[in-house]
Amino acid sequence: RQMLYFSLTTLKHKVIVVGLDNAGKTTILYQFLTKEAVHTSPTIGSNVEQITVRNTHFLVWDIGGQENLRASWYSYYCNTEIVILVVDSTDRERLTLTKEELHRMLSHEDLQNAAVLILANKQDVKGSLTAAEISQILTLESITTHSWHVQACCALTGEGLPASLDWMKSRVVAN
Ligand code: G3D
Ligand code: MG
Repeated sequence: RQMLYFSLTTLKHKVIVVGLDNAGKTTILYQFLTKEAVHTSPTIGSNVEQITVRNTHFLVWDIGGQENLRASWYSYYCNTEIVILVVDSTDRERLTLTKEELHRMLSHEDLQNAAVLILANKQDVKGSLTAAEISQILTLESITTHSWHVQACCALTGEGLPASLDWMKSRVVAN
């Protein structure tokens, strides 16, 4: 009884961070970990961190985005509750590629129940695409099978990230 209670209260929600290389995935994860509102625990693995937001625990996997690694994203899908897709809002050329990766990902059966958070990163750079523009290019409105949310952010300052964590928390609480 004691053991059961312990395991239920330490439930961790699996999150994967995906996106093309240079999008800002690692910087965002680092920002999550240094935010005051967030408590950190030592790194569990080379690319896994635990983030706790007011009693909700997330296990966040930072997955590489280089072409050879993208082919193995699916091996991380099982039991994932939230997918964070990090987009470099200055990289117009590769948004079509991101769109393809996103829609391919959502068609995978292991992600059927996952919610998707699209982070329009690098908003500090002049001329970067807005969250609305990115939403349009990625055709987010066509996604009816998954709960999704697009958030503008800047990983360097952390702007937009607390709101992202709030949305993530609302998703896992809703489940
Ligand atoms: P990745 O893990 O997705 O490959 P990184 O991306 O987190 O390593 O970030 C790639 C580069 O983008 C880094 O620059 C990083 O500082 C920069 N970057 C990340 N987020 C932002 C942002 O919001 N604004 C700006 N201006 N730059 C950002 P370097 O020069 O270290 O390669
Ligand atoms: Mg990285």
